[in-house]
Amino acid sequence: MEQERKIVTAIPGPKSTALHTNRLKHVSAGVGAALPVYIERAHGAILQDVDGNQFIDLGSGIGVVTIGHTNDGVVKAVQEQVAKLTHTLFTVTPYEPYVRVAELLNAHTPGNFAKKSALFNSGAEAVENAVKFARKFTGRGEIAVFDHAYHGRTNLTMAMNFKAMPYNSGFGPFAPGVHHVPMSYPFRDAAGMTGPEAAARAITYMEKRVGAGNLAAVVIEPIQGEGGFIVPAPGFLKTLQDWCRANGIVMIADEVQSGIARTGKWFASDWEEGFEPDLVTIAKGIAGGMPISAVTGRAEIMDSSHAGGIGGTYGGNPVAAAAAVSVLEQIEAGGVLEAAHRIEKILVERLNAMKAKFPVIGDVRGRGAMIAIEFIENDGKLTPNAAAVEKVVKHCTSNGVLVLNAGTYGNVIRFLPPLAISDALLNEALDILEAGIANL
Ligand code: PLZ
Repeated sequence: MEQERKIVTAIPGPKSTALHTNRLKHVSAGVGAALPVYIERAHGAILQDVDGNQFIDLGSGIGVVTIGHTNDGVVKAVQEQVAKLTHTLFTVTPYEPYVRVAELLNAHTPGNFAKKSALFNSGAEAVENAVKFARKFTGRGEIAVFDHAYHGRTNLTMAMNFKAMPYNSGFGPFAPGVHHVPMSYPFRDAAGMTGPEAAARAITYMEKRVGAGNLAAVVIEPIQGEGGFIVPAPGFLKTLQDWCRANGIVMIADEVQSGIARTGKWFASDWEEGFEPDLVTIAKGIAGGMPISAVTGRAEIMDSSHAGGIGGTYGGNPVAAAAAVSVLEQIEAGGVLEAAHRIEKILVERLNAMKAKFPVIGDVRGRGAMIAIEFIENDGKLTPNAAAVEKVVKHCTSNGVLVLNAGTYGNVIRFLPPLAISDALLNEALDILEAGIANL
């Protein structure tokens, strides 16, 4: 497929519109549609819809096809595996790709200690299981999560989300034992607040409100995803970790969105000096679009459950595991992390130039190929400007560039391009973004 943007119909085109009419008849209204353009095929950084339009993808299906759409290695691994074995259930009769994924994750997650892994299907399922391990290991029940966090759509993970709409509203009551704690949000915290100061604020809350001795786990996204790519101030994660260790609390890094080469290191946790979470949750980018997730971490925690306590019919499915092995081995082979750095350089340079030009951009932040801009009103009070985001996203999509919004206030545009994107394509997409911002 030509790696080029091409708009040949109105967006959405006639075939997409017809499909969408049928969808509205048959698919639950609760399943939203950000852009009702029906995609037929994709490769690299290009999505092709049923009308022949081609979009530059700056979303990667929310950070999933990090390695690129229909990556050659992934396609080959899946095709070979699907013809050999599609299912046994690993806890009944095991197979090799599951073990290989565990071995690779144990080698590349942060922390220089003995590790083990367990595989699941989705990010939410990984988070649920990380909490299970932490509770079993500590014999405690309470957990702490952070403002602006997102962890999933199951009952426990809904309880862990910050934002009621659209994720939680009307779906409660939620799992008990979940405590929400202030996050480090440098753009909106008091000017000059350091990471350790922000951590002290969170720790005070946990000590006073929950009691350190009652906490099984502290769960944190080292860079928040849905929350708008909030990067905590340096020292925040490490200070929390030191406090967790001193109090026998398991520190869980939810790297579902930030992990697997996305930020230019294997995991976003690797960017914080000395930060070695006890458990890491992994999904999305691990398998080039195949559904598989993992919990990886300290062997003694991962071994704390009785046999049969952890599982699920499809977890670590052979085909998805084969895809994961391909992705992980490609990162090991080199070039993938470098691609994230190359993308960061272009994104940060160009977005900062836009920030200097357009006061509607309040902040440019993130790492690697996980960069966002936060939109504000021109009132000197950093008032969130979600209307601007809506207009810019619409401008981009109708011109063949797929971008995603994010943020508690809906006022963030995030960039999660496939790492296979070329400089030329990325610059072309940013030209369109810039025109959309200039139009405001
Ligand atoms: N943890 C940090 O980002 C998924 C949500 C898409 P699942 N984020 C995208 C949507 O609208 O449902 C996510 C995440 C972090 C957990 C999850 C949950 O991962 O694979 O969607 O369950």
